[in-house]
Amino acid sequence: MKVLKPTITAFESSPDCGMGLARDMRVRWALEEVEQPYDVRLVSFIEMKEPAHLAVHPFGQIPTYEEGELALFESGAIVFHIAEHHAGLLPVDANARARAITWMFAALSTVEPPIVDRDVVEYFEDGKSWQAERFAMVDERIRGRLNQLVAHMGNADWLDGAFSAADILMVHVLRRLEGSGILDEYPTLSAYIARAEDRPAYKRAFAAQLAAFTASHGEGANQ
Ligand code: GTB
Repeated sequence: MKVLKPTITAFESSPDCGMGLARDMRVRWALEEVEQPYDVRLVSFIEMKEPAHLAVHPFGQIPTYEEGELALFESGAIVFHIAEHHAGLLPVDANARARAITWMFAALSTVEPPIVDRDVVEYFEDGKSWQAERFAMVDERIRGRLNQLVAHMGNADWLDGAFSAADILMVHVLRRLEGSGILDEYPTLSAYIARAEDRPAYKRAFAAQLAAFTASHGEGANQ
């Protein structure tokens, strides 16, 4: 299927210093998996809240995706769009496809929320009297979800049969726990992430977002 070359947006200066944790990484990765060339428009935190960007993203965030007349926001919707318009990221069999889409939703609406909540506790509730208690509660919620995910996956390579768009979203969601120490308790999930990171498409996407960061901050800025 012919797709016009899309343009995505990403942080001009990612707070993760090019570690690929911001959500443009999922979109880049999906585009790399299907070998679809793309352009990137880097936006500052100020530009994200200005009318031109708000016209594409009502919440003033990244990533966005523009392809001809089409403008999308929400990383999950963008990855789904890419998977629908290229072969390789969703199974052809109708039931397997429906299950893969289910896992896309599961990654974003069941697994991601407590993981994002952990960052809220870490960065926005720093110094509050309740921070330690909140950390303990949120970490237990995260462990609950990870235990369930491990029970589902066992030693399988991917979430449901072949690698799919759902694995892109799930792996990226899980990566946000890096540095928390929690993933060390889950060797099969760590192996799942490592398997995904070993994919050539992942490596290209990671290198591209890191290059964007070093271009604006200079070599060694992320060390
Ligand atoms: N639900 C939306 C989606 O999936 O696309 C959420 C989009 C979103 O949260 N975007 C963030 C953003 O634009 C960047 S990804 N934030 C700026 C703002 O809201 O003003 C979240 C993110 C940011 C930084 C790191 N990091 O530094 O590690 C990780 C993840």
